[in-house]
Amino acid sequence: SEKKGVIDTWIDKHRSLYAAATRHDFVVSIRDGSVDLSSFKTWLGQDYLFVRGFVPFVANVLIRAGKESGETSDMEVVLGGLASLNDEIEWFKSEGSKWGVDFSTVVAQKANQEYSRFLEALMSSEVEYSVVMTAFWAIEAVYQESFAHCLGDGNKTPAELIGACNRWGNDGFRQYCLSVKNIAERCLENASRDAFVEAENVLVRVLEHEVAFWEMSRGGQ
Ligand code: HMH
Repeated sequence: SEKKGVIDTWIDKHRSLYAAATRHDFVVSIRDGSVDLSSFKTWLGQDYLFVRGFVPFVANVLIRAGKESGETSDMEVVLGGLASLNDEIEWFKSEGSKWGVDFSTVVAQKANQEYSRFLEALMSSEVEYSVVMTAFWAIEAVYQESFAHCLGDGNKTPAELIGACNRWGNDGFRQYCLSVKNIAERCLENASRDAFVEAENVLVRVLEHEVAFWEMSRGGQ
């Protein structure tokens, strides 16, 4: 709807990495119906652990949105994200029992641990708000783009995976991601040169972590 911002410019610049993160074989296999259910279960268990670590990250973004942003609406957008994470954890639990995945025995794999460490580093007060907001947008947007693809025209997504795809692929989540993107864009317009450079770097790192995260599903355990 608006003019092309810096985030879209960065996405264009890193187009193949962005495609690797949003059109991974695992995601494509959900869409074409060939998905291996043991891969799905692996993803489910690992993502449950990821989300548990993502909650404190988003809580940190919320605190910064209250303190550091000039706009009162920033906090409301992030609060909406935090609220949906509450539903998400409940959804994971019911999905875990549906698929027979016992989360209490799931161990975080290396890619998951590395992603968590990256999120923890972003929670440092040294990292500027514009950088954190860019990372936050990228983390949410990869899931939105990926799962929306599984719901797009001509999909053969198995009926039992539609719920998972709807969780991130629905239009409300798409709108929410656009709101986060607009916040990040506004912050980047006023960011220091260093923060601007760091934000692009962090965006690339998120995409790399997301690719590595999808890759874990290949292990199938
Ligand atoms: C790995 N990235 C990963 N898991 C998630 N649940 C999200 C992003 C949410 O957007």
